[in-house]
Amino acid sequence: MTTKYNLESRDPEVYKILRDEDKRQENNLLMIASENYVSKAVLEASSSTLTNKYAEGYPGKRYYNGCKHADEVESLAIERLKKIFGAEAANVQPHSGAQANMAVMMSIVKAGESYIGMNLAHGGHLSHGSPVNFSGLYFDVHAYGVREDNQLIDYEALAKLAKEVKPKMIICGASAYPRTIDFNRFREIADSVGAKLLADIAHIAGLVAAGEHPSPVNIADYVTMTTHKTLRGPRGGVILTSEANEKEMNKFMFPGIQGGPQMHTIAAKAVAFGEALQPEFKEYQKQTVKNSKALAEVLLSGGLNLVSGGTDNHLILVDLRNKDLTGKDVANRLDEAGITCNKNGVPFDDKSPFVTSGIRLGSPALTTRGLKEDDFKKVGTLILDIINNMNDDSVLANVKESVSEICKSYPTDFLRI
Ligand code: DSN
Repeated sequence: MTTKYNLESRDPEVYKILRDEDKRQENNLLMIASENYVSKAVLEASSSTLTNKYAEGYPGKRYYNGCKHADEVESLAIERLKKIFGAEAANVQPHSGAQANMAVMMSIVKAGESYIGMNLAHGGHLSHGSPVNFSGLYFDVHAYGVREDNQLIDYEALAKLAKEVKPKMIICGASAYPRTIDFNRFREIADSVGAKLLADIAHIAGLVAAGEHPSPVNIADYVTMTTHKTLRGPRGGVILTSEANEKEMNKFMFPGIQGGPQMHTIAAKAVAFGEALQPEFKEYQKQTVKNSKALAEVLLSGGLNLVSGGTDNHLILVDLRNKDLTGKDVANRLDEAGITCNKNGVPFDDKSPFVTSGIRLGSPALTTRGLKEDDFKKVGTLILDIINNMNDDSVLANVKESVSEICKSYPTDFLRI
């Protein structure tokens, strides 16, 4: 292309919004457990001319001409992804994790049939059977959750439920579960009733890739994930499965539930997968878990209750009920101080999802920025300062100042192309 438009002069309004967002990501401590910072290389691929290309179909079997480079990049993404996870087959076209789940679900469960997923209110995901989502609207969904005493997944209750329901499929995986998931146990339960097993590892994908969490690949029938959380790629989803299921997977993804794949995003996925194959990626995931544990230690010793008593992964769920505070108020106050997290329901919460009794904190983005255990301990004390002094503006001002110092020590210049 010979014509180069400069966004700043072409559309100053959008340019300003984007630069303001850069600044927000630079001047705040991003602790939303599902977010991360991608590399310049991923950003560059994301904004490539492949955004112009239609490529319905799969490499070598397209419905459009001009797909030579689309084929090359999609094949590369598939090969890299298979290598990362040791999988036989992969599909890199899902626009999101929910789309990946939809394609798998459609291939296993027909409308009106039953499956079992994890209760959203206990840490599951919207697309695992919530009644307000497609996954709950068209199927007979039953839910398992965590035990009230230790807030760990209640495998016994799930096994019993599976015997009663005889589901076509069981989904494991969560978006707010701080502990290790026992994929073998899920497999046993699924096998005991002849159900297929779908493992959605969106949150822990990077940890799994680096061996920091056990892998469900070659245990579950299908593994889905998003590419933008711990895996540190562009926004999107992918599916892994066996060679035996490959045809079904591909058929339900396209033409089943999607049309043209977003080839610029697939190029960015390929870049991110290349990064995940580097030795530094393993170090990054190790540090992500160490940082999360360091933060949990400080919060616990400061008197906060953590769901399940701590963490094994990249996230922490704080139960604020003993502080008589809501997740909404605490998340808003932390945001004012420059610490961005999200309000989150805790198991057996009596508050609505818009208010909640908890906050969810994650270590992936700040670990990418370079923070280590001592920095996370410092961040933990700042979070405690806010929670213990919710109405004190001088505490807020001091925390803001400390946040700003940390942000300056760990710049985000890798964000800009
Ligand atoms: N909503 C995402 C999260 O924040 O965990 C999962 O899709």
